[in-house]
Amino acid sequence: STRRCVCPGSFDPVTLGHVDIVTRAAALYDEVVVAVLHNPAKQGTFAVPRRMELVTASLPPEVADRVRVEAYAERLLVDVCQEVGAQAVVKGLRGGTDFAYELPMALMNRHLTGVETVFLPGDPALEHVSSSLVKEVHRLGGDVSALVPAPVLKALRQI
Ligand code: COD
Repeated sequence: STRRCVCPGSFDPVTLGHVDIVTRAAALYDEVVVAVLHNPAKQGTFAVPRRMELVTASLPPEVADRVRVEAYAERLLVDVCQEVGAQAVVKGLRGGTDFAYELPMALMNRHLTGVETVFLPGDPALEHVSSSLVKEVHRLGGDVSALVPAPVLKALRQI
């Protein structure tokens, strides 16, 4: 049977940190569902369809045919996993602080449905990369060109 995982996040916008984790997840599973989870009450920087477009445009061609991008408003991650038939959630860890934040969520998700969370060590070269820092640095005139995919750099310049 098909081994499937979910890579969840806000992806507002996708960074090279996200792309690294999704690409590595595609090496471990037959199919990857990138789940753009969002709260309709919170606007975010990019509209959800734009976030999805930017993820799709940023995937390496060798994994693109096995990665599906979906959006979910106000849904439990575990319900998304059941709906798409995923055995695991795959997440990247940027050092100890990410782990402290992720551990209770991983345990809660396993409590709810038994779904496992697989943690991949983030690329140390991208440890400082988050969507929020990228947006702030870019807004204030800093160079983020080495931290985001080319389509995202273009999108940031259009804000
Ligand atoms: N290096 C490695 N990994 C990275 C990097 C990087 N530089 N940057 C991002 N990542 C990975 C991490 O695994 C991270 O978790 C993921 O990408 C997503 O990052 P963001 O910033 O886009 O997403 P978040 O942190 O805002 O997403 C939080 C979720 C939406 C996953 C979470 O809130 C959730 O599961 N919500 C659904 C509702 C729910 O089920 N709630 C109960 C949870 S127990």
